[in-house]
Amino acid sequence: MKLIHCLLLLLCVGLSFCKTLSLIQQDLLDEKCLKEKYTHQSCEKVFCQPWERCVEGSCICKLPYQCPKAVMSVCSTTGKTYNNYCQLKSHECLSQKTKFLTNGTCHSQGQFDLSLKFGDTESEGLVEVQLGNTTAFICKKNWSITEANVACLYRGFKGGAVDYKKTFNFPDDVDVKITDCLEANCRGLETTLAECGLTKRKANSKDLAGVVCHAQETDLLNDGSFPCVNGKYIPLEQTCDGINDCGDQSDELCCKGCRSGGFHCKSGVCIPKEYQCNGEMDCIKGDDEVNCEGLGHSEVQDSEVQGTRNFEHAGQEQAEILSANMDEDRKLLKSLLPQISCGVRNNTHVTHVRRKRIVGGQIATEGDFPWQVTIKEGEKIHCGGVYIGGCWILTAAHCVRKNVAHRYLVWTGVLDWIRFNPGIAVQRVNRVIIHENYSGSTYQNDIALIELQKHPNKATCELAPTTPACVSWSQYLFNPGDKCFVSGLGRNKGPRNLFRLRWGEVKLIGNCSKYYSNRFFEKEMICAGTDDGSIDACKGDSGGPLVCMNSNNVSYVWGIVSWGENCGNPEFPGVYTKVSNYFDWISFHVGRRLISQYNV
Ligand code: 4AZ
Repeated sequence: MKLIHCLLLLLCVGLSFCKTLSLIQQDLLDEKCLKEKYTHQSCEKVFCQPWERCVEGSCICKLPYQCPKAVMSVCSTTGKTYNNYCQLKSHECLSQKTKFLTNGTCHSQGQFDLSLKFGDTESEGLVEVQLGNTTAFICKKNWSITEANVACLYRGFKGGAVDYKKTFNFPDDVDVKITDCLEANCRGLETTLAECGLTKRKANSKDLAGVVCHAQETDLLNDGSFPCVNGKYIPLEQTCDGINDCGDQSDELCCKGCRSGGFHCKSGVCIPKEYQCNGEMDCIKGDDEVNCEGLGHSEVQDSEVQGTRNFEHAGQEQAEILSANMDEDRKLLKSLLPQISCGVRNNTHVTHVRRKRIVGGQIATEGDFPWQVTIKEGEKIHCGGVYIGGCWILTAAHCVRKNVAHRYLVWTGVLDWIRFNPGIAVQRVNRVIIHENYSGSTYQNDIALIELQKHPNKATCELAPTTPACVSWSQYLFNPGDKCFVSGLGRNKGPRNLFRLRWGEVKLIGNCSKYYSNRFFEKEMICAGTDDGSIDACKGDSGGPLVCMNSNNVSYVWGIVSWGENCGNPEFPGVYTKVSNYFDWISFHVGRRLISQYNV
């Protein structure tokens, strides 16, 4: 088999039919990831829209009251004025009965329609829109697969467009004089061209946009085409280029790298290069908005598009804006959504100091790991834990027992067990929730929640100055090779506890089954350590946090210290419970609002 491969490759040189083969060689697509059938609705991979929230990995419609209250009126196709774009889109998302019509309050004669003219079938033709009392064709200028997909989806073609370059001529018996056309400018994922903004331009009949929509399943399976999740096939060369050719983004979500037009998010998603450093986080890890000095694709600031009738001066041409592009409103509304505060230390010390040598590691100072807690049972320092907000501590299942909750005390702010430091507080435990599938023999699902007792006469637990660590909603937030921090009051190889909070920098390790052949369960566990084993979690650190920082220095609890073969042995890295796998389990118990930063 290998030999045939080599021969083919040799044959390839200089031959154009081998283009496809060489693209496969490049291996941009991640096959394992493709099996998950991710789309623009998969919040393991992308952020949901401001009118959606992430539930069990999928973006679902928000209720309108969960949108910001800001008044930036928009008018819908049902003639109703909504307070803002988010509220209208939430109604559309829930009922499919309404769509965006114009910016501002509704006027009486509001209407929108889109039809395809002069094609051989219903699924193709020149794109004609009717907006209010204007009827016009769409311009070829700026017409791309992005706009074409929006037009086809509007017409009910779920796969969007297959061709946006085809030309269509006016039949001989039709005598129309084209003097202008409407230019559309979509981001993609709009449901009507009205949302993209429509600007009237001077034109003649050669300047008009045509489209072929995806009408039925095509069988292009064998010739190097890519199967989109929505059933459409696209050329392999159009995957991983930052452009949403499929219409459901499935061609951009499982990429090991990107072609020239794309920016490669560390989560394996390709986004358009222009989205890099545009002031909006598009990659879930935030890596498109770092190191932006001098790279700013910053947005046009003065888009004062209000109402439905505006004029723009583009060079000599005076163009009339018939409908406003809603992208600025979308971004503004996104910034108005409630944020939770987690994962931010008031101390930048840890990010700057390089590692020295938990096992190895170094002594923590105040504010380094504000989410670190210590669980005591009687006089014994029992385990570590992680504060995740409200009254909730995350720890390992093997650390706690359900029926002795009253015996535990949770200490926060402890740096030194011998010398009392300011900021220490002690809380009683209300209840312990152990994962229902925890196995004491395999350490699978080694995760538990501790609910602290509320203060008497108060509804809160008031753990300040303790800061919660964020909980990851996606398994793609961090990758093997990323540097993370483990912290705890556990042992330093020797037989005794050290009584001081220590921390160390460790690397996430992929393919950990090679160290623990039958004992490592990839979906539920992660490994972390250093090449020489010098830094590791050890006895007493169990239940404590492995936190990783995203590109904006926000800390996520990515692992819970669970087990390992001894401590500090490079052949046996530390094993942690993979917290992202338990996001839904945690949300179910503590409430989604407490832990979801972007998808509430
Ligand atoms: C323990 O016994 C333990 N080196 C925790 C972590 C590791 C080993 C043992 C990882 O609690």
